[in-house]
Amino acid sequence: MTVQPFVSPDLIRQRFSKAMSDMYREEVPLYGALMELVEQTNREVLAAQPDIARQLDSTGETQRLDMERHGAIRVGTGKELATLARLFAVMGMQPVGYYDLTPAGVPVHSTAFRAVHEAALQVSPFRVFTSLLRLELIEDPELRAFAESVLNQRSIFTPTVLHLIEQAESAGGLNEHEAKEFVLQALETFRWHHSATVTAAQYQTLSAQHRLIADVVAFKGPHINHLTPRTLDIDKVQAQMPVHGITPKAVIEGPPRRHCPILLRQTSFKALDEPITFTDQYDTRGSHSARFGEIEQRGAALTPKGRALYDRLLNAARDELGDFPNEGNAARYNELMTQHFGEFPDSVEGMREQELAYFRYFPTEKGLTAGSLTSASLEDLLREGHVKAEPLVYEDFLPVSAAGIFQSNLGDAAQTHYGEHSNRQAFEQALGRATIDELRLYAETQRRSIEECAQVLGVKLF
Ligand code: OOG
Ligand code: NI
Repeated sequence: MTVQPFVSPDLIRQRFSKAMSDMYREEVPLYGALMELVEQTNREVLAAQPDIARQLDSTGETQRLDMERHGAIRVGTGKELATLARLFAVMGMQPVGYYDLTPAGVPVHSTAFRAVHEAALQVSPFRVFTSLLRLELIEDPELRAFAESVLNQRSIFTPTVLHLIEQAESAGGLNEHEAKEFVLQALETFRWHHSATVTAAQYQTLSAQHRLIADVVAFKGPHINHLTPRTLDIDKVQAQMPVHGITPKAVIEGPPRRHCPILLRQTSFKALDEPITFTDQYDTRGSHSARFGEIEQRGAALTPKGRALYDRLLNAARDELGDFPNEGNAARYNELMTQHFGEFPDSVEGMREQELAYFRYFPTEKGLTAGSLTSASLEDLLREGHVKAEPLVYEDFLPVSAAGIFQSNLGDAAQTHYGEHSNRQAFEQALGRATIDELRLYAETQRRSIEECAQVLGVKLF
C-alpha cells in the first residue's frame, strides 16, 4: 500500500477560499459585480501607478491580490467556536487578536482566523472575522434560556467534516482525497439557509432584543455574511459603486486617504432583504437581512507607537465630530480626519525613522553585487542602497471600523448600551486556547527579513 502525502494546510485554505467565493458569488450576485469592479480598478491602479506596482511586486502582494479576501461569521456557543477553531486549524488558520464590540452596542466579541507566517500568507491570505454572541448580555432570563436551548439543539457541522477534523488531528494532515472532501463539507457550515429554525413570533422577539441575536439564533448555521475583496484604491471603488447599482455606506472606515496607506480602510453596502420561512408558516414568507458586501484597502502594519498615534488621532476626530459618522455629517467627518491625520508622517522614511510601522527588508541588486561587505548596521545598508525597506502589510482588523461595519448592516436603530465590557478570558476559554498577539507576528516577520538580508548579503549585522 502506498502512503499518500498530505496536502499542505496552506493549499487547503487556498482552495477553500476559492470555493467560498464561488458559493457566495452564486448566492449574492452583487458580490460578483463588486469583485469585477475591484479587479478592474486594481488593474487601472497598477497600470497608472508604477510605484505601487513595483512595491507590490517586491513584497509578493501582486500575486496574492486577486485571491485576497476576508469573510465574517457569527456563532452562538463556545462549543461552536472551539470546533470552528479546529476546523480552521486544518487549513492553517489561527485565531489572531481579540476584538470587543460591546462598546459599540454589538453583543459579541471576536477574533480573526488567519495564516500567521509570511510564507503561508503568500499562498493564501484568506481571513475570517469570527464573532461569538455574548448570551449573558441578554437581560431577559427567559429569552436568554430560550436562545440557549435553540442553539444547543443545532449542529453546525456535517458529521463528515467532524470526522475529517479528527482525522487531520490524529494523522497530522489530510491526503488529496480527504482534503477535497474536507473543502466540500466545510463549506456546508457557511451556507445560507432560507428557512429559520424558529416561529415567526420567536424570530420577532429575538430580533427586538437585537437584530444580531436573531441572525445568530434563528438559523441552522453561521452563514457567511460577507466576503471582502482587497482594492488598491478604495475611494475610486466607493465612487464607482452607485454607477453599478450598489449603494455604499456614508463613510469609509479607518484612516483617511494618504500617499502611504496604513492599516485598513473599509466600506460596505447595506445588507439585502432576503425571503425566509418560519417553522410555523409554510406559505407566508418573512424576510431577514444579514448578508452584505464590503471592500477593503490594506496598508502598513503599525508598531505599538504607530497604533497609539492612530488611535489618538481617530478619537480626536470623532470627539470633535461629537456623533457617530453618518450621511449627514460625512463631509465634516472626512475633513476632520484629514486635518487630524496631518500629524501622522506620510512617507516610508518618516514612518520608519519614527518607528511607526513595521517593514520588510529586501537585498537590492546593488547589495547583491557589492561583494566586499563584512559588517554593517541596517541603517548603513539602507543608506548605501544595499537593502530597501517596504511596509509590511496589515493583515488584521480594527475594532472601531468593525463596529461601523456591523452598524451599517444592522441599521442605526440597533444602538444598545451594554454595561459590561471586554471579557477576553471568557472568549479564550470558549475558544479552548489563547488568541495570538498580532504585533508579535509583525515583529517576527520584520526580524526574519532582516536576518535574511544579512545572510544573503553575507554581512554580520551590528
Ligand atoms: C463582522 C463585521 C466586521 C470587518 O471587516 O471589520 C467586519 C460582521 O458583521 O459579522 O467584517
Ligand atoms: Ni469585513
